Amino acid sequence: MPEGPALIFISEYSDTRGWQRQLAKYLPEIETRIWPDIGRKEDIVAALVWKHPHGVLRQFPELKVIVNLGAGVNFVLADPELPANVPIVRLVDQGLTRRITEYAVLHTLALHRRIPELAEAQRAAKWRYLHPIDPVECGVGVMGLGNLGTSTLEELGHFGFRRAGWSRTPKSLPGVTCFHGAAGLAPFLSDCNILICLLPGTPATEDLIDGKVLRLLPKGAAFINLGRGSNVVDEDLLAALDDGHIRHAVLDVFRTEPLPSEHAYWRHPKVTITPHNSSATNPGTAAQQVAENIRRVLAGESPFNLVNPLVGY
Ligand code: OXD
Repeated sequence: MPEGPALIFISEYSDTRGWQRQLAKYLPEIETRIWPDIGRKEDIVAALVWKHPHGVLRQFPELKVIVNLGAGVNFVLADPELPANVPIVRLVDQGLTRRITEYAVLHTLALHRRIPELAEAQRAAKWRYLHPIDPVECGVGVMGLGNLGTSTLEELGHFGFRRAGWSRTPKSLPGVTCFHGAAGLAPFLSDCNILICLLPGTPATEDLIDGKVLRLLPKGAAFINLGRGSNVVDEDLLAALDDGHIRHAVLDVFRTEPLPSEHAYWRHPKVTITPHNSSATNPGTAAQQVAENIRRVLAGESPFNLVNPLVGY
């Protein structure tokens, strides 16, 4: 293997060959190595990771930057042996944002038009007329107003829903009623007929959506989780589904992934499960940004989209 600066690509799911092709295009001066073929450890100046095995990043003495290949950085930060003082950057990828937005809109519309109830009626060969409701009668709320939450709310605006957003710190978005902090939670939830969680996985958001929060939603509300499984207390969500307070949940993220086959969500009639595939980073749209960030770090400049490990995003 030739010597020279190299990056190591460590990912459980990503399109490895696609990344290799795109990085060769945008970062031809740096060789891409694919885990576990690391070659000379001293050559590695950048690591591109998604759900990497903990402890492995410590072995690269020249590592200058860790690039997280997804939107949420909790999997990286969960590594107790992260090398100290190596900046972590996250992706803000147009392709990923579009896919998440598409998923959020798809399921919001399906819930608004009562597709899960109609599908259940069809399975029972039952003609169950459910009158379509005007979107203006339906409040949709998004928790987490970063790029993904903002894009989702913008897109939902085209359908005429009443829109609200909740975030840790104050935000303002055109046409959206924004709430923030602990004090803003109850008023935000009170008008969410459909709640979409796009929160990061941080200590502050762990178990945030518990029975108390779910019961602040109007009775019969629906829930979509695109944030992290750790945002939700599963037992409380199951109880709220069982007693009808929540009419349906669409879940793409889970505390344990893959979701264990014995988990109650799998067979719950009011739960739709997707395997954390609401979105994925697309090398075609993200590689240029990754290459630029690596170049900046190697030139001693500060990178874009730097993660603050203390807040967790
Ligand atoms: C995520 C992702 O962070 O899929 O969940 O990018």
